[in-house]
Amino acid sequence: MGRRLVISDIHGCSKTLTALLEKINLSEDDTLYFLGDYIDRGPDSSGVLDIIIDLQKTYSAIFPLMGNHEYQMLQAEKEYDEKYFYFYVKQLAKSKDLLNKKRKLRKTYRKFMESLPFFIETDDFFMVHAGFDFKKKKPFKDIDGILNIRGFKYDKEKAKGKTIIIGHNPTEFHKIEKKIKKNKKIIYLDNGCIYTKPHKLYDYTKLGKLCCYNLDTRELICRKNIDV
Ligand SMILES: [Mn+2]
Repeated sequence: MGRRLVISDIHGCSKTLTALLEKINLSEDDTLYFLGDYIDRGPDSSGVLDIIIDLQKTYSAIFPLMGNHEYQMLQAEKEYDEKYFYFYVKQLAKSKDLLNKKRKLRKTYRKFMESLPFFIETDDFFMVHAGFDFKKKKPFKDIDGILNIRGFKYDKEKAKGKTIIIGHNPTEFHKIEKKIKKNKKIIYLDNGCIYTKPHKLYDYTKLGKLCCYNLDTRELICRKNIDV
């Protein structure tokens, strides 16, 4: 039996992802989930997508999920006019490298992003980018909650007692460890790898690692950001 591993928000940090993957030393038996937010903010969105697309070609059990940034990118191309879409991608998302010469998303990337599921359920876990709004009638159909919710409450009945693994919320490292140690039903995995400098909302000294969680041994393998 291989390992079951989960990696959260990468945000364009391709070198850090490569370094983490070296540390993980993936084998053919392993299953690897990604919790979304591969793109934007960091220097190399296309590089991160290339790595994951390549992993999917090499290994049989690579499961990337949708993040709010991928969803927003796809929506932006559909809804914005050409000029504003370019402004959005270049200035706001900082992911110009996802575009072709015609300033459209490169086909490989659009196809990849369109293929992403909103969550994955196993016998004992849910993997999802942000979480589930259990106050809603159909939390598993509520895309806004799945991609954007913060601080949701666990619902044992609706979650069928399964542990929910999420990203999306930059979480201080000791708090990630604490929830794992306490065997919490919601495990936060995002250590805000992109936040390596003073920030108005976050204490960057407790962030800045890209983490990989082993669902069975409950160990974390992390790599300090080397991109920004
Ligand atoms: Mn997010």
